[in-house]
Amino acid sequence: MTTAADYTEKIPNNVSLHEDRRLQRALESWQPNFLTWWDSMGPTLPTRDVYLRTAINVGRDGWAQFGHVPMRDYRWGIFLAERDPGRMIGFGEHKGEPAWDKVPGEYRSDLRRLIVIQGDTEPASVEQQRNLGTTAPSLYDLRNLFQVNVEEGRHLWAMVYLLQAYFGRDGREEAEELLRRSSGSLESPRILGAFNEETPDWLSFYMFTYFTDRDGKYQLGTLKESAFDPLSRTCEFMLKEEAHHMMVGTTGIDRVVERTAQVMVENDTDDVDGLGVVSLPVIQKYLNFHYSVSLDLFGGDTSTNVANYYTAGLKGRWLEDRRRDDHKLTSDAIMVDALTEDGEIGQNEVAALIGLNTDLRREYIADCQSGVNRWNKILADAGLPQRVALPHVAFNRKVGSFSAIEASPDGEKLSPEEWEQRKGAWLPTDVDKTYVRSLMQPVYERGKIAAWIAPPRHGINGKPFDYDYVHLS
Ligand code: BYC
Repeated sequence: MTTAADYTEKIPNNVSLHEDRRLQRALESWQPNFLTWWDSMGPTLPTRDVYLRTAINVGRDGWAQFGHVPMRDYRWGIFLAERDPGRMIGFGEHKGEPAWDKVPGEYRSDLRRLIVIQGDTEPASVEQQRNLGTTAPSLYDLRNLFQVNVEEGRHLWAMVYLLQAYFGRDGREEAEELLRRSSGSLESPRILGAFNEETPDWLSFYMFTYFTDRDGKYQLGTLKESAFDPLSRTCEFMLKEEAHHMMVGTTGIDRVVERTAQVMVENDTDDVDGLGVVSLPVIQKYLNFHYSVSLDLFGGDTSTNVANYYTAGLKGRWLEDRRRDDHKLTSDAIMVDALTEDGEIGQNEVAALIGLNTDLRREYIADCQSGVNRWNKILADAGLPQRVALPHVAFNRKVGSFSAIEASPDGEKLSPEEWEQRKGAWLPTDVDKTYVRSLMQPVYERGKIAAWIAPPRHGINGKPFDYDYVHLS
């Protein structure tokens, strides 16, 4: 096993692909289909080249290189984190046994399902973001969008590698299906709800990369714990790339809030809608939407699927090795969100194993709160009293116990009629969306930025903000 990528191969990889001719041929025959998908469903803005980071290595000397590349020639490759030959399974009924290099027959369909669901989200997000290039607020932002897009493409490769290498014919069929489903399609939509929503403007893009990519961080974190070692190592490597996506979301929202706060202070008004920036209430509505659809991505509050995955060793908990318990959880309990007998918002005690989606969702919620604290600090530093907040966990849910009811962002249960009357105050309305879209005029001049967002504090890889990050064609 080498750690440096072999770039002389058609498919860069650090998995010694040339030693497995069958797999190499299978991946090489999938490659043109991937490129056809990229051409028809990937970014629509024509570009000559983009200053991109390309994954090259897993060693200590750095794992990526930067340079201007035509996006279609991006070296999508297969990278797994380095193998730890003594790795032991850290949880579930196989705890303490050696990690698996192959898929045990009895877990084949569950593992395939997890890998397919993960794989399905990656191309979906590229599809959702494909038109954003036409309205980028700066070349810096445009470059970040494309970086996220090519890396989501690489994450699809990562899952397709696992499917083709370990799941035989079914895996090859699933790999084709990943290119066949498409975001928002009526006939063959993407699997999870949030990945069929639109990402029509840049405020949505930052919210998506903050809230929805963050679900990716947590799900990958649990799959990194997997007893199936190739999955674990794949996810570990993906998490490196994911950190940049988190940065794009966090600092993107920072910069929107910062610019809005500046205009509020300069004009001494809360009512900034006509002043070329997004008002705080509209920012809050976008936040409410993206947060609530991302909470749904964690599945039901209780789930026998997740209990089985954990017991089998397929999917662990966030930072499993830092948990101070027996890592089997057969006699533990957890309080999960639930409706009470009379249908009110409440909690219920269940076996810890079936509450594991809740455990992960709570880790995620705590992390989301850290963004809210940052944005509120920006408002406080500007001398403003307004604050943003995460809505209640029962707000706008389509999956889990609270999908049966309607609730306000404060967690007050509402009748369906009240919800219909009031939801426009909490979720983006057509008027809000039209206004936000009206701000989305592209700025492609070096060093310039749209008026609705503040410039970033730092450029990419030590380059200044006014660097020529993208050459348009
Ligand atoms: N929409 O037993 P339950 C990322 C289905 S994001 C529609 O509670 P479970 C990324 C569910 O499939 C991370 N359907 O579910 C981010 C099940 O169906 P069946 C993606 C949903 O299995 C940005 C039924 O409802 N990775 O990487 O405990 C950009 C009962 O559900 C939804 C993963 O998610 C939904 N939201 O948990 C790019 C990791 N939720 O079996 C990339 C892999 C549930 O009755 N997936 N259903 O037909 C999993 O770990 C789990 O499958 C889930 C669901 C957490 C998704």
